Amino acid sequence: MPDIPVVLLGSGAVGKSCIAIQYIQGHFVDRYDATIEDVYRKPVEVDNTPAVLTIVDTAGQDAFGAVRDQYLKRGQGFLLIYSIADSESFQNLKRIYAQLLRTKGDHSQMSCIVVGNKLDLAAQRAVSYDEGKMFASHAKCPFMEISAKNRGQVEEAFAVLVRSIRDKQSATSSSGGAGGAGATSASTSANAAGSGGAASGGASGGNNSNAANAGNKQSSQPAGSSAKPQPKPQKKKRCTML
Ligand SMILES: Nc1nc2c(ncn2[C@@H]2O[C@H](COP(=O)(O)OP(=O)(O)OP(=O)(O)O)[C@@H](O)[C@H]2O)c(=O)[nH]1
Ligand SMILES: [Mg+2]
Repeated sequence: MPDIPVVLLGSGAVGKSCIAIQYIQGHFVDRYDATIEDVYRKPVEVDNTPAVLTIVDTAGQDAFGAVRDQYLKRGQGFLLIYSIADSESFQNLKRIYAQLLRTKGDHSQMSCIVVGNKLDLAAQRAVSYDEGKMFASHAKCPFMEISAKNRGQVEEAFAVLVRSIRDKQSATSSSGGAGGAGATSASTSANAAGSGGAASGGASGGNNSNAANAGNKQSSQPAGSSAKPQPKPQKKKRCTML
């Protein structure tokens, strides 16, 4: 079964860990516990085809930015995540994407999805849907606005990414390995704008039995679910499973 390395990228507190935990364990974590690194393995079935995702939840905080390069090299699929309620996180994501592109060389070496998280905080929206969509077009990848509170949307985001990876793999193999920039085919138009707008998607694996135990995380400081929790809590390293 193919093992697909997927990396979650984005600034601190945009919701990377909540997205990972929602996807893997099916619940939403309200507290903010800054990540250093968490790694999970999750067997999934997308469009009736099984795969195993190795999901790397990275540190969004600047202090750990130096190690980002290694994730970028290893990853095949990338969730590029910002918070729709935090314009700085959107600007940071553009820089992270530029770093990704530099590391990979060109689009043929990677598949991405741009994810605007915290859609439930629409009243505090600081990044418009169109801005997110425009950036995704520039990055030649699909775009979704989601809320980590909503498992269906989270599953759909991963399913869209897996489809995009597969599309790119078949494009690469049929073109003799040259690949094609932005070969994301039909899956590029995923759009979950509007709460509850996401379909349930093809990513199954809804049970938690094979998931790494993300629920064992210990919180350092409860920060609620505000758009940009402050202050930053202590950081702990967790390499959960591999
Ligand atoms: N309202 C709302 N809050 C969210 C959402 N996703 C995450 N949060 C909250 O935002 C805070 C930060 O979430 P994390 O998942 O820890 O953020 P992160 O991107 O992993 O942060 P780092 O590990 O520092 O990089 C937490 O308090 C979460 O509960 C969401 O979709 N909606
Ligand atoms: Mg985190």
